[in-house]
Amino acid sequence: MDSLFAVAEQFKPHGRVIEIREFGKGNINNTFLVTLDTEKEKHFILQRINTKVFRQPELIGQNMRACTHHIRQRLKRSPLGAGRRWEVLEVLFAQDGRDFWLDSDGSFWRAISFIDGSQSFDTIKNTEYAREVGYALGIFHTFLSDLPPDRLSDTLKGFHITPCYLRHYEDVLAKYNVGKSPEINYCVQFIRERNAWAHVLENARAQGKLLLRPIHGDPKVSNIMIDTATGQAISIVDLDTVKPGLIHYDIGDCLRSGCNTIGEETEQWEGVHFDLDLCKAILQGYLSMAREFLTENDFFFIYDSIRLIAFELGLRFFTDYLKGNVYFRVRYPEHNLARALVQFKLTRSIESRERAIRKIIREIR
Ligand code: GN1
Ligand code: MG
Repeated sequence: MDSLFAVAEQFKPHGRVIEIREFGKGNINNTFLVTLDTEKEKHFILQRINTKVFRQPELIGQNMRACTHHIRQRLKRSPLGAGRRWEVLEVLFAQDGRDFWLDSDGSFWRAISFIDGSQSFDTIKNTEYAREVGYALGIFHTFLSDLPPDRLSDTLKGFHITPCYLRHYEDVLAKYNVGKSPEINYCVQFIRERNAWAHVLENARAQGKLLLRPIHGDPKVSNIMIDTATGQAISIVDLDTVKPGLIHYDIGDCLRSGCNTIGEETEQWEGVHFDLDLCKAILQGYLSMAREFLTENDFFFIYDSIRLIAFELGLRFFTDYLKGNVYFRVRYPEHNLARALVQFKLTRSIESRERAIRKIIREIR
């Protein structure tokens, strides 16, 4: 494999590469922060794309450019109010002018700008921050609401289509020698009890109640960048999963991530719960931007989307655990099982608060 420095040299816009370190906690791709010896634009992000997951990685770059170009145009036409800024990621080009670089053993690399003076966190500590997280997703959806979804390629077939994950899970159960433990039994039972309901969003789509739109695909809290000086959300990163989908996948994902105050990586899964104050604040922030383009049906399915995406992520983690951890990177063999238990506990908490969540949605719409 080429050295990281050699790869970074391919993309550096100027200056000399002086440091490269691992960055973030991505479960799929490898991400690095590159530091240059320059005063301005001192950093950029370098990533090795996991091509077992993203089979056509060139398409990710195309989607990213289509979406960032569109957002830039929108921002030019209708800038945000005074005192608000929004940063759009830039794709960096390699020396040969392409937006990716294949190293000597075929690894797929790409680079993106880094937003100076910003940071992100894994969990939300207060409602001001929660509002900002919702606002960021609202900006993203609003700015893309007039981009026809067929301008984007389907870079990850079946992504967030819960019935596909269920079918895959059933196959794995049938083919693999699944061990027995109280945790495994709990998960199997948990999934079985929700099997029929888990088609809810795809049924709504088939009935024409929900329409495909451009989505982010992974708007978890850690992908929303906060201005270190002002505390305001200024960007949403990790645009690998931008593609056509239901905005409900995003709404559900943002809330399952934002309202779990101890985070998806906790080992204290018994302590996981869904926080209603944060839920309200995220939705308020979201609706402050997105209200204008949401339909009656869109509102109707918000509750199900929250419950479903938590459940779906648990199902995805559990299936991967049963398969021997081939999709999500793990630090220990039971890691994906622990992650699944967190999401299932969160799902239960969402279910037990259904009335309160629906009330919040009614009151703030
Ligand atoms: C994966 O790799 P990362 O952390 O950006 C996954 C998301 C999950 C997330 C859970 C392509 O995202 O769907 O919600 O882990 N991405 C893909 O942390 O499967
Ligand atoms: Mg991601």
